[in-house]
Amino acid sequence: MFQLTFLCAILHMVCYAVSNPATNYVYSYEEDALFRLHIIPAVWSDAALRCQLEGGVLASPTSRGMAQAMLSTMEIHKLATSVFIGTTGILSKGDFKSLDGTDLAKTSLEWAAREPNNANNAEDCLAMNELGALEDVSCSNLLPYFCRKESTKKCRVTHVKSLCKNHGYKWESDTGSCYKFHGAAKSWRVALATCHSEGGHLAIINNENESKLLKKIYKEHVENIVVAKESRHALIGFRRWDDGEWATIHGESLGEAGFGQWSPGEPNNSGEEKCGSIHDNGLLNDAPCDEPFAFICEIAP
Ligand code: MAN
Ligand code: CA
Repeated sequence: MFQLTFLCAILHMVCYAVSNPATNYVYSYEEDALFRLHIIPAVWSDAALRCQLEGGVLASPTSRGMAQAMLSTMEIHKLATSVFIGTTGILSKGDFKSLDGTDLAKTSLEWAAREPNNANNAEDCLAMNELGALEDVSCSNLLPYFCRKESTKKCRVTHVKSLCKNHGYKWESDTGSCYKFHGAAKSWRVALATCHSEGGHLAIINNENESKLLKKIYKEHVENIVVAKESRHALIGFRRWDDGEWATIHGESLGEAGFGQWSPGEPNNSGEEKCGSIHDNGLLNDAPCDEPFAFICEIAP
């Protein structure tokens, strides 16, 4: 029975995220990967094999953020022990490399006190302790471990859709993103922070389709605009940076982003206008950064 269940679990490698909690793989948006904590301890080689059977790899923290995520999962499960990580020095003593090739030095993790000590000349495996510090341990220790699986576009979309729902964004299959029109006017900087706090960013126009869609969204909400300096445009995610170039908040030029069509007569730098907005005709405008305007946020997978 167990074997059958296990086989089914392997065959259903679609999106383990929230859709199938029985498999215990949890989606991490930051890492864009799936993680599973195995509480039942195993020797290092069995841990690595088990992860492989699940279509993944014995996880190694590749960043401070990922180590933090692993530590909080350990805390939730009240694990006050070390966990094996995929990094090993088996092939070359003292030269630790992770199963996925990541160099340990890049993780910026620290060694625990008096580690690595290669006790009894028999410590070729690595573990992360409950404080997030590294230690070399014997590969025949029995320790819990994490497996990591690559995510799929489907997982990301599933996650983004639930994020959108929680923050009142509307999914648009035309562009594969979701959007929220904020009628309560804010300055560009505060608008930027507001979108960010919802897990999104000020909307970025990547093609003509998206410009038309934002124009439509604008029309649907224009009545809800309050305390704006004027309501003919809404702030979006581009601006003129210190080098004088217009670029998106992701650092692409408008051309690279895929849409750079200014509204007739714009940019006119009326007064001083270094921030980006979209006119009610769907085209770009330069707007003052410190005046309050409506704005549009986007969450993209
Ligand atoms: C009008 C135009 C724009 C300008 C805005 C500022 O819409 O003059 O060029 O950016 O006002 O609110
Ligand atoms: Ca302008």
